Amino acid sequence: FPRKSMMNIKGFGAAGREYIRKHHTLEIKDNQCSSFLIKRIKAPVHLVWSHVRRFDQPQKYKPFVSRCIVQGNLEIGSLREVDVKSGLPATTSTERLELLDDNEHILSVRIVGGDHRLRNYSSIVSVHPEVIDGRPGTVVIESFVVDVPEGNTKDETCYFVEALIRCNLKSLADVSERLAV
Ligand code: A9S
Repeated sequence: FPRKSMMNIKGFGAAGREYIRKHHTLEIKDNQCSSFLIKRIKAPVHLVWSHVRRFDQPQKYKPFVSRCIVQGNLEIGSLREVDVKSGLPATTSTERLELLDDNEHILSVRIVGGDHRLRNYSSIVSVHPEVIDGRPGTVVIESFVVDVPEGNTKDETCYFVEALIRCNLKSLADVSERLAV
């Protein structure tokens, strides 16, 4: 199981825990680390999902992405070449679409190449409707698993990736809430 137990998330009922067990349980090997983040967004789930589902345009909300090219069309196995903005410990990342479920609102992507140090990185993003402040809102859950690079600890690796995903989810909230007014 990921570092933080998924089972005692405050505000998540038994259904939420069952959902996470079903959709976010990733295979974790000894040399890997895994964690997850939850972000509540004050925008309807269809609006948030419309950004998350665009495997071909991660730059719609990911602040580190400068450009993205997809070969062929959006189907399982499609590859995207992601160019990353300067100042980050990478310039490109090659990523494979593992799952895009427009009914359950689940996207899964695996990083298969690039000049960075995240080997065998795999993530699952799911979005769920939730009433927030009496209005239609969204809960986003993003979990990942990744190899711990040589010379780093599990904690350092989790901290690094969690910080990046936190930025992505904050930006997703900003983009979605701006459109939701
Ligand atoms: O893009 C994501 O959804 C998540 C992550 C962790 C992406 C990380 C990244 O794109 C950098 C931001 C460039 C950091 C990759 C693939 C490697 C990095 O070192």
